[in-house]
Order: sequence, then structure tokens, then C-alpha cells
Amino acid sequence: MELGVNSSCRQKLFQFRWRLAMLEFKVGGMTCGHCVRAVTNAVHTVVPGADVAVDLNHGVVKIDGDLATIPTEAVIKAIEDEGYKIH
Ligand SMILES: [Cu+2]
Repeated sequence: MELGVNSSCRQKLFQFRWRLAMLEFKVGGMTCGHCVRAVTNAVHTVVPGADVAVDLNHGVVKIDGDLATIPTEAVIKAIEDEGYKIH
């Protein structure tokens, strides 16, 4: 049987997968560019080359990657070792 997946469905599927592949942390104590670099470097020590986005206004750190392969606990520890609190 042919599954009729139209382009709109494909787009939704893509967005869903995209969200699954995005790791998001609420991180307290980030206030400036130094914090952005410190947190980004901390993540990179665990996941080299990961695409890290830091939103200072909302205190959110987003890591783009395959959730199955990112060692979440190690990432949290690395960020906390830099002196930031994960909420
Ligand atoms: Cu700072």
C-alpha cells in the first residue's frame, strides 16, 4: 500500500525530528559574552564540534545533535563545573 505523504506532512515530520534532535537546558547565572563562551566551551569538552546556541535573555542553552549520542549527564556536569546552575 502506498502511503500518501504530502509535502506538508513531510515538513511536520521534519520539524518533529528537528525538535527531537535538539537538547535544551535552562541555565541560570549566564549574564555576558564570557558566560556564553564558558558554557559553549564546557559543552565542547564533552561533545566536540557541537552546534551550541546560548540565549542569554531566556537563560537557555540549545545543543543541536543526535540525542541518542549526546551524553546528557556529562554535558550537565561540564556546565555546572563552570559554575552555572541547570534548572
Ligand atoms: Cu558572563
